[in-house]
Amino acid sequence: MTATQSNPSQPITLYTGGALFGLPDASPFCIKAEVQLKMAGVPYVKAQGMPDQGPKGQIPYIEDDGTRLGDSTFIRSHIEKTYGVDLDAGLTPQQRALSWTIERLLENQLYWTVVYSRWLIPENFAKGPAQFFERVPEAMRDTLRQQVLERVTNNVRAAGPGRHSDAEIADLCDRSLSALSLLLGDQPYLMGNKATAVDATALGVLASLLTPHFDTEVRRRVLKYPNLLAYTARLMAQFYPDFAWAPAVAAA
Ligand SMILES: N[C@@H](CCC(=O)N[C@@H](CS)C(=O)NCC(=O)O)C(=O)O
Repeated sequence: MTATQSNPSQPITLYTGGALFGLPDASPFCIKAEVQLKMAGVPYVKAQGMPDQGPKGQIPYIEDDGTRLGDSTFIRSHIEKTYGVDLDAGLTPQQRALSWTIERLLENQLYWTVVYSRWLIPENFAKGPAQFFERVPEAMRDTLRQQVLERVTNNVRAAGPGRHSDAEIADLCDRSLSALSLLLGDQPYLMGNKATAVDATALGVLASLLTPHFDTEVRRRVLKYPNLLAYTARLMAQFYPDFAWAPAVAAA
């Protein structure tokens, strides 16, 4: 089957956060979904998403043939099923299992460090997420900003990092980064010579940790792994050739 098998009258619309913070998208999950669409070769257009308009209350979400669907993993399943593609084609069952495991590490651990770094480090919050509220009418801006900050703080605490010190968070991440670096080795992609789905997830999270827009201890830890830096730059050049990815090392 080919990517055109379903042949809907309209291309998929991918709703994302938009380019921000030195990244092609503020959200690692939006980068993942977009790169997986590119890998699948399925035509799409992008639009500004709002979490409360997505079926899961989050971005990314897509609209395909009149239906809205949320969550990057379900978006991937939908694309694979509807358009007859397998983003992990050629992988053995063990490699597919490993891909899933790596993806959990990226999404369930490292991603929360991205959230911690942006929201719970006050200088980063000021030049990062605080800006989201500039569009809110002034009378309610501070209250809303505070409410959302409290909600995110609770989420980061529930997810883990919010209970630890900066140094402890960086040490825990470093163990995962070291594992990723070892698994990647000198291969071009995590699963070998061909880009597969997990590379989209890795690009979203690694680029989010590496953007020089935010100064964090975890960012400095990623900079210690030359193969992870080269890998992120390689994926960025392949999937976002027009995006000026600031070389992470230059800003170290
Ligand atoms: N499991 C979801 C996670 C998506 C997610 O966490 N999106 C964040 C932005 S990075 C969001 O929309 N947060 C708003 C909220 O949770 O209220 C996926 O894979 O798409």
